[in-house]
Amino acid sequence: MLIRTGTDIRSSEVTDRSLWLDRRRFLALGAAGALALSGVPAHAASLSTVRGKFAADEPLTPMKDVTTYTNFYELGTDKSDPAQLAPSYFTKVKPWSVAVEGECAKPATLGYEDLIKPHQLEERIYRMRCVEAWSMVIPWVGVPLGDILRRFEPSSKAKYVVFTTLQDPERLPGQRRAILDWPYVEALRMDEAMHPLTLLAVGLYGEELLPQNGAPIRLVVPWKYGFKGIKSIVGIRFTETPPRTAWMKAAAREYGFYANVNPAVDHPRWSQASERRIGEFLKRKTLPFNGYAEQVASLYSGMDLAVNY
Ligand SMILES: Nc1nc2c(c(=O)[nH]1)N[C@H]1C(S)=C(S)[C@@H](COP(=O)(O)O)O[C@H]1N2
Ligand SMILES: [Mo]
Repeated sequence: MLIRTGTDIRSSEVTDRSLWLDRRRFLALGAAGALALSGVPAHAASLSTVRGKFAADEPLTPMKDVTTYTNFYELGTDKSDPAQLAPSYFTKVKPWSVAVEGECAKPATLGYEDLIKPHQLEERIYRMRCVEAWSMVIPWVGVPLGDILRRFEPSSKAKYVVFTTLQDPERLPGQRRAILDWPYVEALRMDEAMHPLTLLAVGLYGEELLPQNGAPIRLVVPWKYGFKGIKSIVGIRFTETPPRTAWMKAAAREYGFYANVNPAVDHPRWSQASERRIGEFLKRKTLPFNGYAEQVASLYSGMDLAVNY
């Protein structure tokens, strides 16, 4: 039972969360047929998970908002576009493979199963904050990225990890227009990638990711702005030097490499001091490192975060 005091719980949140908890109990029975009986549309397969670390104790953003209010420019630039276009275009996400290359002893191209199956899936409830000053609380399902990366034995030259999204204008029609320099590229410093909070997500709300949320594999870095969370990853490369990410190429002054959530450093065109939690009316204060300072601030000690934004 979620107990809160002093705040108004919207009924939609309560409904959404309790439905989800009921459903999890149902799935915990382990019956494959449970899904069919539960009346939940079988649009995505359910996943078996264990409760992971760092669970934010805040009301979850309803699944409907998480899956329909999205940024995925390969499927349109309006928040509602990806959910609307995905069912016509981005339907096939399996088979899927990821090429892992660069500064490592064991480069390999692995299918989704070989990449993910050796690991126990965890549920991680994270606060997420978009650079556009809206936020959500999302129950992700995934594997700590570090556990996966270690299997490829990165060398001492591996200082960064670079991720690439699928390039396929048939399935991702937004790539037919030069909105960004496709494919979308994002990167983390090695210590950020290996941090236990960093997740390679394959699902949310106990189900496989829907295409609009970056199926079948996407990055989740809860102390950074949402654009670091690259979707539908097909490439992972260990490098000695930092790459220019897709957003740095588009507007380096607005979107830095670090992109740590920082209420003290405004975006050139708007304040970052507060945010709108999707589903809430009043704005709330944005927290340094999105509330994860205790876990990650030490990664940046000695750095001027106004310069390294
Ligand atoms: N390939 C790709 N990944 C992307 C984006 C994108 O446009 N293309 N948008 C980013 C931004 S700005 C945000 S806020 C998050 C949104 O993730 P969500 O829709 O699952 O909440 O995805 C990020 N990952
Ligand atoms: Mo974002």
